[in-house]
Order: sequence, then C-alpha cells, then structure tokens
Amino acid sequence: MTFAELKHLHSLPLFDLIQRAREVHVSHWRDRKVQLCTLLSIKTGGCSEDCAYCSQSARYETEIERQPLMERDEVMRHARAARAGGSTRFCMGAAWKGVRGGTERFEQVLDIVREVSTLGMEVCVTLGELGAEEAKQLREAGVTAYNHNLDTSPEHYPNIVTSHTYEDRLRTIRHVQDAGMSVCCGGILGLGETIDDRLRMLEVISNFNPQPESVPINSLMPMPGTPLAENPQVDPFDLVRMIACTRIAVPMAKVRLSAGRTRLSEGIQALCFFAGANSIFYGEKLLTAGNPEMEDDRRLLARLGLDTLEADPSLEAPAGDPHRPPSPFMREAGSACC
Ligand code: SAM
Ligand code: DTB
Ligand code: SF4
Repeated sequence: MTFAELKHLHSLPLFDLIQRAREVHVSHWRDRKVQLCTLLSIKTGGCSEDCAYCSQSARYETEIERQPLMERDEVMRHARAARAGGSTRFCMGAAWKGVRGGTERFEQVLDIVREVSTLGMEVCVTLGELGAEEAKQLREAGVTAYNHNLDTSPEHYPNIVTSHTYEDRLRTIRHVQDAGMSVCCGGILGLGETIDDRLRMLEVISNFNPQPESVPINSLMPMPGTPLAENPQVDPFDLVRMIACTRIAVPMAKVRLSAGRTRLSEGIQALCFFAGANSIFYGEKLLTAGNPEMEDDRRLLARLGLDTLEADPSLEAPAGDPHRPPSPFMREAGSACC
C-alpha cells in the first residue's frame, strides 16, 4: 500500500476503520483463530547494539542479568512445556548484533534448532543480522520463520539505533526471503515516533514481495536504564488503529499483538482481536519483560469465543507475486532503501 492510502485509512473515524479491517480479516481468516506463540530468550543481555528501547543493550545500565547461550537440553525443556501449554510456535531470541557461519555459537544454535524442530511446532528465531549462507543453514536446520523487525520508519530509525542501519535490517530480511524462510517483521509503538512514522514503516513492510507471514505490533515496555525509560504510554486506541491498518495492508499475515499487553485492559485487547490481531505471545515472560498470566489469556480467549490455531510445522514462506514490481524499498540486498 502507498503512504497516502495508509494515511487515508488511519484518519478514518475509528469505527469505520475497524469495520474495513474486520471485512478484510473475516474474508482472509475464516476460522478466526488466534495463534499462541511462546518466546524464549536463549542468550540474554550484553548486546553490542544501542537500540534505545532495549534492556539487553550493553550500552545501558539496566536490571537485566546476562545469561550465556542456553544449553540445548534446557531449551528443549522450555519448548516441550510450551507445546504442552498449547503454543504452536516457539520463538527463540538472542541478544546479538548478528550471527556468523562457522562460529561455535552459530553451530550451537543450529543444533538447538534441529532438536526443537522435531517437536512439531513452528520454529522461529531472532538472532540479529544474517548473511545469505547463515540464512540457508538456519532454513536447513528447521527454522520456519525469522523475526527481524524494522521497528519504526526509516526516517525515525537513526534516532533510536545508531549501531546499525535500516538498510542493514532490510538486507537481512532479503536473505531470509531468499533462503525460503517466512519473514516475521513488525515494529514498536511508543518510540517517540509520529503517526506518519508508523505508517511509513507499514508502507515499507506491506511492500515486501512476498509480504511478511507475520507482523508483530509491540507497544514499548519502558525499561529502566534505557534512554526511553520515561516515554509515555501510547494511546490504546492508536494501537487499535495500527492493528487495523496492518490487517488491511497485509491481509494474509498473522498480526501479532505483541509486547505491552500487561498494560492493556482486556477490553482493548478484545478490540485488537476484533480489528485484526490473530496471534499473541503466550507465557508469563517475553524475552526479559513480563506478559499476562497464561490462565488469564486462556480465560479471555474463552470469554471471547476465540479458538486457538493448530501448528503448521511445514510452514512455507508465502510466495511472492511475480507480477508486482520489486519493492522500491528492497531493490537489491545491500542497496540503499530510501
Ligand atoms: N537482537 C535481535 C534483534 O534486534 O532483532 C532479536 C531480539 S530483539 C529484543 C527483538 C525485538 O523485540 C525488537 O526488534 C523489538 O521490536 C522488540 N523489543 C525489544 N525491546 C522491547 C521493549 N522494551 N518494548 C517493546 N518491544 C521491544
Ligand atoms: C517481537 O516483535 N516482539 C518479541 C519478539 N518479536 C522477539 C520481543 C518482545 C520483547 C519485549 C521486551 C523484552 O522482553 O525484553
Ligand atoms: Fe541487541 Fe536486538 Fe536489543 Fe538491539 S534489540 S540491543 S540488537 S538485543
């Protein structure tokens, strides 16, 4: 979608916007199920990058306890528990700038992925920057989706991160697509961005070819010690608007109502599901931050009459549209985007 189209949508009266999003949602997602995904931080803290929102950056004095790469057996214990709890996607995150083939830690990650992929869940990882070869190896090991967020607009990004660029993020996403993994790419609301920044990000994401398989919409969880620790909470109705615009702009994606649910009322979460969200992170911990109690989530979904989605461990990356011109934001891996 173009920025102008998104701007028009976003400026509609809220109920008109939700109505349009609802039509798109029910025509593409007839079963109206919600996917439960479990997150696990397999390497915590001590990250070289300076992302201003992140508790895991080594540049800030935060309350996070650093943890080295988790042993495979411990990851497997968490993964089995996640499956037993009803999660159909297991997402492992590592606080790294990126990974490089041939290193011991990358081999260890491949080993973990091979093992987790035997459990019949979708396997997602988020490890930072990847080259083409690393992407291929992850795919072969059993990764179904790779999470790499753009987080905000290309214009606002340098105000939030200076240790890598928007183009670096796009290059990794291109490698993930080329390796045949599904792309999970979204952003965060509450980084001091304007509405235009949010829609610019959505413009970039919706122009990926293929469009991402999932789009996480996070609300900033202010982390003590980070530069954004005092940022105000986003208006929850603006979150609903963003979910609705995302549903319309990326109709086939799982739109994941991600970080920040602990500060949302059940009413707002219900409105997010109505406006097009069809996935959540499930489990009392995200990577380092808290998440609602599993029991509360189960009860909420039951009260709303929402079923949960089965796993698709053979998840295929969405096919690109050969008739659409290449995304202007992703001409070639490595070229400037904007
Ligand atoms: N290091 C990898 C990377 O940067 O892609 C993976 C981990 S990173 C923590 C994954 C995503 O979590 C970020 O891109 C951001 O969208 C989200 N995130 C991190 N800290 C957050 C916070 N305090 N509030 C909301 N979302 C956050
Ligand atoms: C995403 O978009 N959100 C998740 C997942 N992808 C990796 C991470 C949220 C992190 C929230 C802050 C924390 O737990 O430290
Ligand atoms: Fe590191 Fe990822 Fe956190 Fe940035 S968001 S500091 S790259 S863990």
